[in-house]
Amino acid sequence: MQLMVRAPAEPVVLKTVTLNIDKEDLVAGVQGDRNKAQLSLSGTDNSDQSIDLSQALVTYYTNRPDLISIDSDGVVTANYLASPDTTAEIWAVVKYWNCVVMSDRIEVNISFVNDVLLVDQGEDWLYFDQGDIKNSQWMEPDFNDSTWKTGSAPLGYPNTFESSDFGRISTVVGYGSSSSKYTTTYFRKKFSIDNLSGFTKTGTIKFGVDDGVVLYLNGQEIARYNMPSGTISYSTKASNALQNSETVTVTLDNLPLVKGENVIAAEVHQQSSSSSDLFWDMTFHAGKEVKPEIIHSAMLTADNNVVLKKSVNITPTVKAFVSIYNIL
Ligand SMILES: [Ca+2]
Repeated sequence: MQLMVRAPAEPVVLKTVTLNIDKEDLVAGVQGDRNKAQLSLSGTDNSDQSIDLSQALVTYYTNRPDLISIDSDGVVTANYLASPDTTAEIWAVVKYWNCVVMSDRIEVNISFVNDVLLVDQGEDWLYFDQGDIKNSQWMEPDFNDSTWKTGSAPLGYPNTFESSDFGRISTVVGYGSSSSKYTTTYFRKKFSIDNLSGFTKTGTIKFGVDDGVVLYLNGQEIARYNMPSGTISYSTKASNALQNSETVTVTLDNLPLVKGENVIAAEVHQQSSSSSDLFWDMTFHAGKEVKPEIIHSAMLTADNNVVLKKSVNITPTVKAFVSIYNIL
C-alpha cells in the first residue's frame, strides 16, 4: 500500500470575483418566469487559477432594492414597480477563508408589462365543419371565410362534453358520419389592435382541446399540441386520444401581431375517425409595456409627521423623495 503525503496546503488567496447573470433583461408583470434571472460567481487566486466558490460566504447587493430582490441562491426577481428608472446594479461581496472580495457590478434592465386580453373564452368563432377544406391558405388573414358558420365557444361535440376550465360545449359542430368522422375541423377568429405601440410580441395562450391542434396567428404557426411534427394535412391524426379535453398553457415570443385586424386560426384534429368527442376554446393574452410617467413628486420630511399609504411612517431624521406614477 502506498501512502501519499501532501504538504500542508498554502492558504488560498481569493483575488478577483466576477459576477455573471443568465439574462440582463427582465420583465415584471406577466405570467411565467420572465421576471427572474440567475446570478453566478467565478473567482481567481493570485495565480489567476479559478477557485471553487461553492463554500464561500456570498452576500448580494443592489442599488435598487425597490426594483429587484435577490435571494441567497442568487435568484434575482424583478418587482412590478412601474418606475421610470428601470436599471438596477447588482454586485456581490464574497468571503473566502480570510479574504473578502467585492465583485464587479453588473446591470439588469426591467421592463414592466401588462397582460392585455385579446381573445377571451366563450367568444364567437367562425368554423368549417364540412370535412377537408381543400385549401392550404385557410389560415391566412385574407382567406375568404364568409361562408363559414359562426358559433360561441366552446365548440365541438357532443353537447354534454365539458371542460373544467372552459365549461360545456356551447356550439355543436358537424362531424360527418359517426363511424367515419371528419379528421379535422377548422376555426377562425378576428380581433383588432388599434395601436400596436408597446406590445412586446410576447403572450400567453391557454386553450382547451380534444384531441390535437395546430394554431396560427396571421398565417404563421405559433403553437402545436398533441400533433406530429412536420407537414400537417386534413388527414393527419392527432398523436394521442384524449379521454377529456386538455387545458394547455403556452408562453409565446415573437408573436406576429399587426396593427388593425388580426386573425387567429386553429385546426383541431381527431386521433381516430371513431372518436366520440371534439373540443375547442381558448384565451389569448399579449404583453404590453407600461410606460410610467411621473404625475407628482414631492420631498417629504418628518417635520409634518407624514404617513405614506397608512403603513410607512417617515421617522424624524429621514427624508424621502416620493413619486407617484400613473401606470396606465
Ligand atoms: Ca376526440
